[in-house]
Amino acid sequence: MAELFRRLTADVRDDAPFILAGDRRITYREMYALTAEIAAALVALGVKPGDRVAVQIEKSVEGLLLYLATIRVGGVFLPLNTAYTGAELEYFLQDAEPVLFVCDPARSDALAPIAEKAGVTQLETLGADGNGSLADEIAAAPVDGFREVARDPDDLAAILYTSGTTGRSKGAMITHENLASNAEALAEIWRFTASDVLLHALPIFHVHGLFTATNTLLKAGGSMIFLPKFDVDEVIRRMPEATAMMGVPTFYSRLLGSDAFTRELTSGMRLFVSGSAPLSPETHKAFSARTGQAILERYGMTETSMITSNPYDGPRKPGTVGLPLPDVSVRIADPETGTPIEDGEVGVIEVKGPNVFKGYWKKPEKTAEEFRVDGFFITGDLGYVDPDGYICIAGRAKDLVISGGFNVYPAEVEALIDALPGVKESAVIGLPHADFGEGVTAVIAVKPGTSVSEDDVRAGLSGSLAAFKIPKRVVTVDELPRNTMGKIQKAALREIYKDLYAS
Ligand code: MLC
Ligand code: AMP
Repeated sequence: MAELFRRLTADVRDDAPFILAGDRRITYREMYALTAEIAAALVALGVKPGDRVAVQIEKSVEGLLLYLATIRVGGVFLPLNTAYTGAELEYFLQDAEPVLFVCDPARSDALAPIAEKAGVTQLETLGADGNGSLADEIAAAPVDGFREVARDPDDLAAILYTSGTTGRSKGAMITHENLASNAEALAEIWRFTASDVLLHALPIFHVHGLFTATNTLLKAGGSMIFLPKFDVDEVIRRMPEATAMMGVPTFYSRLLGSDAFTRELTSGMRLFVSGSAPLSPETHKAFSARTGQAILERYGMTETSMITSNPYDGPRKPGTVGLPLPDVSVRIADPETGTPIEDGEVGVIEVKGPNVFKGYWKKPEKTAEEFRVDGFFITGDLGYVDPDGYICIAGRAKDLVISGGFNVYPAEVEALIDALPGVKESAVIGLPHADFGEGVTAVIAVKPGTSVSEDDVRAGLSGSLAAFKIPKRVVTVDELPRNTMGKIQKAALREIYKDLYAS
């Protein structure tokens, strides 16, 4: 059996409920049967161990089962944000060379030529309602068309694309061991059991919703209320049935914005986890004041899954991301040399352990750049250790904006803005934003004698860039501030415009 599937399901009870979605209740026994059916279709479609299966589909039960089925056939699951445009997808498909691409039925006409251009020969569709050509393949696949495939701990289970400072995405190669070890550690330290009911409102195309939430819950044999997306009213409506939730900080600030979110509503909840972006101490404190419960903040990355977590028992300190997970080593190092530095001083966060990915797909030189010779991975996040040994994140060495838990790489957005008519140059920065944490913002200088409006920039980017990457505001200046080396001073811009979203 594939290592990850074997370890995630080692202790589950067959008759226990796994997924609760709408009026559907899928037990673990049914999950085995359904994933075996999907696996038979994948085999019939020619998916062999090590082959990539790329998917860009709306969140659905079938989509989640497709992930597990891909793991069972030994495939490498490659989920893609539903907001990505055709232009963005083309690169991923070309680079990853999947044998199969599954997309939403509504987008298949538009994406078929893109997939073809990228050399992907098989395109199937799967809609949020579970229908589509893949469903037909599943119905037609032979009943005994799937036999368990053995996969080793070091084999790839997934590739997730994530960008470096260059703005060009790299595929993080994630192994069975990476995911299994992280799920085992999290289920234990967060005390997940078969009695847990996880309120699942995250997308399942990123680490948080797909691995941190799903794998941990699965490892414990619990059940999850599987919602299509985060909708405050729906989350509040279902909360009395749940015991735990995981979310990005925007989930918690939006919940606090509703009067229906009360202490009584949360009385059956034992755990709220936050991550993917910094949870402000204000939100942390307001949440405790409203509910009497402290949000548990943890820290992770696509390349590493979860790295640190505040304790389940013991203080969950606002503004900190807690302590390293069992078996995970974290050090704070000098960004230039990698030499560990004193507790309390700010340096780059580096990590080593069974959670750390194998490298970037087809990019050995990029992989080499991001690891120290002794095997520590350089996260690009800046942090320090407080007197209690808790890690605090103090900023980012990498140029990255995190908006509502989605990463936006300024270099990618700037390159497209700079190519727009009339634009001389641009700087994309993140500014404090009450809802998204950081609001993607462009500061532009235009060529003499031209004028470029906010709408021109936004319209010029749509179609090329996923909507969440498009600047919420565009500010025009005469000149971008530069230091003596000629480098644009983004810190100065962030200071000047820090109140742009204040109203
Ligand atoms: C949606 N929009 C966003 C946005 N999400 N804009 C900026 N930032 C975001 N995060 C835009 C849409 O493009 C659209 O724009 C408008 O907002 C309304 O879209 P929507 O779909 O109705 O938005 P909404 O449902 O409100 O989504 C907000 C959200 C969602 C916070 C619920 O973004 C979300 O679920 N975020 C979770 C991200 C996540 O899972 N991250 C984990 C990464 S893993 P327009 O212009 O079309 O109107 C990771 C590792 C780790 O980082 O440690 O976990
Ligand atoms: P991604 O590449 O999408 O996996 O995003 C990972 C990045 O999200 C990390 O490198 C951090 O910068 C950020 N991140 C994740 N969790 C937290 C957290 N709790 N606090 C601050 N930043 C976080």
